[in-house]
Amino acid sequence: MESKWWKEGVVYQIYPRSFYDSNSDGIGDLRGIIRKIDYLKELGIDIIWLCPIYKSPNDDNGYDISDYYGIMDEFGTLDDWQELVEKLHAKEMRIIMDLVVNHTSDEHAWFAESRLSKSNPYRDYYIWRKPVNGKEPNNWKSFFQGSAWQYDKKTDEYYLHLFSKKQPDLNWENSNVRNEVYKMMTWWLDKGIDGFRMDVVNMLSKDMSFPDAEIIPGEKYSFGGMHHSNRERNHEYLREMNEQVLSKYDIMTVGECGFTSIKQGIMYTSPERKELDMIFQFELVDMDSGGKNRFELAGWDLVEFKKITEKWQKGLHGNGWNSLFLTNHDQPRAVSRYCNDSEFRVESAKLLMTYLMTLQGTPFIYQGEEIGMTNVSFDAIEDYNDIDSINYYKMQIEEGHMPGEVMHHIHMRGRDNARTPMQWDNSLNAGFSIAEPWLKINPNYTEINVQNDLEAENSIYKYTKSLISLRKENETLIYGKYISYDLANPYVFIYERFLGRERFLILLNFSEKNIDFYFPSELDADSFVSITSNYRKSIIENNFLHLEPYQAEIFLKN
Ligand code: ISL
Ligand code: CA
Repeated sequence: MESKWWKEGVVYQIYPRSFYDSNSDGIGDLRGIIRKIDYLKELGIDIIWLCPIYKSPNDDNGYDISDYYGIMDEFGTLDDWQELVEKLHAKEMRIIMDLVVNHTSDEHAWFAESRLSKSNPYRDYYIWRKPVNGKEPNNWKSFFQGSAWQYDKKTDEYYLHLFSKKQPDLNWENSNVRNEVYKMMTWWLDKGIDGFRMDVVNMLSKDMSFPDAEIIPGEKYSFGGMHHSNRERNHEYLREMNEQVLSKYDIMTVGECGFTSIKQGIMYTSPERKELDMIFQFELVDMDSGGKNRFELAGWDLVEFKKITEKWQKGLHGNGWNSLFLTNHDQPRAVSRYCNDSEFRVESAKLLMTYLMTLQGTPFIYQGEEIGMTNVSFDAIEDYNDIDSINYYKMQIEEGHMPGEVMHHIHMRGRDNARTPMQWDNSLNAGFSIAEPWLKINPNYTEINVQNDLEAENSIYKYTKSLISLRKENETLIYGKYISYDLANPYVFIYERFLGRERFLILLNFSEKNIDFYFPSELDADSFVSITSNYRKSIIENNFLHLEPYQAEIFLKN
C-alpha cells in the first residue's frame, strides 16, 4: 500500500462560527482560529478541515455560498485567512477547505441572473423545469423538509433545491458550470491549500428525466436517492475534476457521500480510478435514524456497528482508503449518542477515541470531541439556529405532533448539538467570547472545558493526545490489516490490527456493565500486554479479563 501524508495524519474539523471569537461580536472567526493553532499542534493535529468561510447569507451557515472567492465578513478578511494558512504551514500543519458545489446560495450572482429570464446565459447554470399539472415537476423531497422544487413566479418555472430553497442546485450537465468550479478550485489551490472536503459530492449528477421517486405510504415527498446519488455520470465528473485540477497538486480530497455502498466506496477511492482519496460514508451514523428522516429515532446496536466497521475495514483494504469519524457538524455528539454522557462520560469519550485512532483510515476529530463535549437540550425552539431542526419543528407541529415529542427528537438528533460554542474554560460564555454568543453555550461548560482537561491528570484531552502519538509511532495502526472476533457479542468489540509480525489487540466494552470476558481461545490472549487503558493497564490471565463499564484497552502481542 502506498504511503501518503494524508493517510498518516490526523484531521481536526473546525466549525469556525463556534470555535473562538477574537473580536467580541459573539461569532467565532479566522483570527480566533489563529490564536488556537498551538492548542491543536500540541494535541498532535496534522490537518485542519475548515467548514465554509466564504461569503454567505447564512441560511445554512455558510453552506449557501454567494461568492466563492470572498470571505464571510463575520469571519474576517482574505488577509486573515492567508495568515492562518501561513501560520499553519509554519507549524507543519495542513489545511483543507470545504468545497460546496452541488448548490450555491440563491443570492449568488449566477442565480440572480439565472432567474431573470429563460434566455439568460446563466439560465442553464441551474435546474429549471415547468410545472406539471400546476404542481412540482416530481415528488422529490428536500433534505430540509418539503418539496425539493421551488416555484419562481418571474418565469413560471420551478428550480431544484435538494437542500433549502435558498440553495438552488447547480446544473453539472453544463460544462460552463464545471469549468467555473475547476477555475475556482485552482484559485484556492494556488493560494496554497492542501485539499478539499467536498460537500454532498455524490449528488452532483441527477437523472435529468426527473422521474418520481418511490414513496413511503402516507408521505407526500420522497428522497429518491438513486435518482440523484452515486450515478455513473457523477463518477465521470469526478474523474474530469481530477484530471483538470486535483492531479496537478499534492493534496488530499475527502468526498461527503451519503447513501453509499461499499461497492461505490471502492469506485470513489480506488487510486486507479483517479476520483477521490477518501469519502465520508454514513452507514454508521445513519444506523439509528428511521426511514423517513434523520430525526426519526431508531435503535442502535453494537453488533450492527461492528458489522459496518468490518465491512468498510476489509472492503477498502488495498482497494481504497477509509475516513474515520463518529460525529461532525451535522451529527449529535458521539459520547451522548453511542455511550454515556453522564456517570461514565470520561470513560466513554476515551473509548470512542480509542476506536477512532486504531482503525485503518484517516481519523477526523470534531472540535470538542477531544474533551468529550455532549449534546445539549435547550427548552425552546427559539434557542435553536439550525435550519434543518427549525423546518422539522414547523412541519411536525403542522402535522399535529406534540411540541414535547418534537423537541425530544431535536435534542437527540439536531445539528445544533454539535454547533454550540467550543468550551474553553469556566469563565463567562465558556471563554468562547465575552459577547453573547450566536448560539447558546451548553450549560455544562463549567465542568466540561479545555482548561480543566489541560490541567487534569487523566483527562480525555491527554488520552487523545497520547493515542494520536501512539498511532503515529506505529505503522501497524495506520496501514495494518483488520480482523475482528466475537462478532455476535452485543457488549464487547474486539479486533486486531496487524502488519508483519506486529499485532495490536483492541478491546472496547461498549456497555455500562461489569463483564467477565473470556477471549476467543484462538487469540492466545495471555501473550498480549496492555499498553493503553482508560482505567489501569490490565493483565490477561487464562484468556480472561474482568471489564469495567466502558473499559477500553489496547494490547500489544509480546
Ligand atoms: O446528514 C446526512 C446523512 O446522515 C445527509 O442528510 C447529508 O449528508 C447531509 O445533510 C449533507 O450535509 C452537507 O450538505 C448540507 C449542509 O447543510 C451540511 O452541513 C453539509 O455537511 C448542504 O450543503
Ligand atoms: Ca468574531
